[in-house]
Order: sequence, then structure tokens, then C-alpha cells
Amino acid sequence: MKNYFFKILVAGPGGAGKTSLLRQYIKNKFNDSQLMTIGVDFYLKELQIDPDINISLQLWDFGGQKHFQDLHKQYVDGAKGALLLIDLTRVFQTEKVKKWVDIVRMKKDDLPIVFIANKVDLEDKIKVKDEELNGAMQEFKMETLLKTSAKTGENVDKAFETIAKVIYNHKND
Ligand code: G3D
Ligand code: MG
Repeated sequence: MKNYFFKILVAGPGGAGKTSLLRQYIKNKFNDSQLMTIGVDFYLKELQIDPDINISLQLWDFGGQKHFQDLHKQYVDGAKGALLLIDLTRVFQTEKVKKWVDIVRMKKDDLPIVFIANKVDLEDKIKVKDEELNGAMQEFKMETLLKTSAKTGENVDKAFETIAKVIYNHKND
């Protein structure tokens, strides 16, 4: 058995569903009312991507509020990859995505990012077009795009497995 340790960032605007996604992944739990994240929290989870490969994920949640921007450096230091979340029910803004790409790549300009379009369960309220998502994915050279629901759990495990595998496959670069 081989063991690896990856620090992974969970980034994106406030309200996109970062804390909900993490809670769903860690505890298979979804709370409709939860406290706004203060500063940075992290979670640990073990993941086996192959029978003989164990990965310890250290997952960093991020408050995303403006007055915590001095924490960005500590947040990104040592990270091997990121999930960048957006909310499918909010009007898409490329500049907002760019802001988060710049933050997570502050110390490593080729940091792998998986683009997460969350709240796919809110079918009637979706405002973001696939072209907008695909455009941003290409512009910012993100690895792939997944539509998730932190509420139903759709694609939640897959999101974390995908970033873990991408990092694993790049680990000797
Ligand atoms: P953040 O950590 O990115 O700031 P949160 O976002 O996880 O706090 O989520 C913000 C709000 O969106 C929460 O609602 C949460 O329940 C909701 N939410 C998160 N993910 C999903 C999802 O996939 N589907 C649906 N339907 N709702 C989601 P409140 O009402 O507590 O603000
Ligand atoms: Mg939060």
C-alpha cells in the first residue's frame, strides 16, 4: 500500500456551496441552515484511488469574504490542486472566476483546478449556460467540469476523486 498526502483547496464565491459540498462528502450530510464559514476550516478524508494507493486528502474550506483576503497566502501554501465552485443559479461572471483562479494559483501557476458547477438540483433556477462554463474552463485551463449537487450528493464523490486522480497523475511533473 502506498500513501500520499494532498492538500486541496475548495474555492469560489460565498454562497456557491463550498461548505455544503464538503459536508456532503465528509459526512454525507446536508443542512439547509448552517453558519457562514469564518476564515478557513479544513477537513480530512482518506480515499483509495486503486486497491494499493491510499490518499489522505486535506480539504481546505474557505470563507470567501473580502475581509479575510490576508489569509489567502496561508490558504494556498502547499496546495496540490483545487475545486473551484460556482453557483448555477447565479448570473455567470468570468471576472469572478478569474479572481478565484488567480487566488488558488498565486503560488503555483499550473495548479490543477477542477471546475464545479454546483446546485444542479435547482433545475428551474439555472442561469448559467454550458457555453459559459466551457469557455471559462478553456480560458483558465481547468482540467474538467462537473455539475454537482451538495443537496442530493450528485457527483460529489466524483468531484473529489477527480481532483485526487489529476494530482496523482501529475505528481511527478
Ligand atoms: P459557501 O460555503 O460556498 O459560502 P454554503 O456556501 O455551503 O454555505 O451554501 C450556501 C447556500 O446554498 C446554503 O443555503 C446551502 O444550503 C445552499 N446550497 C449549497 N449547495 C447546494 C446545492 O447543491 N443545492 C441546493 N439546492 N442548495 C445548495 P442557505 O439557505 O443556508 O443560505
Ligand atoms: Mg462556507
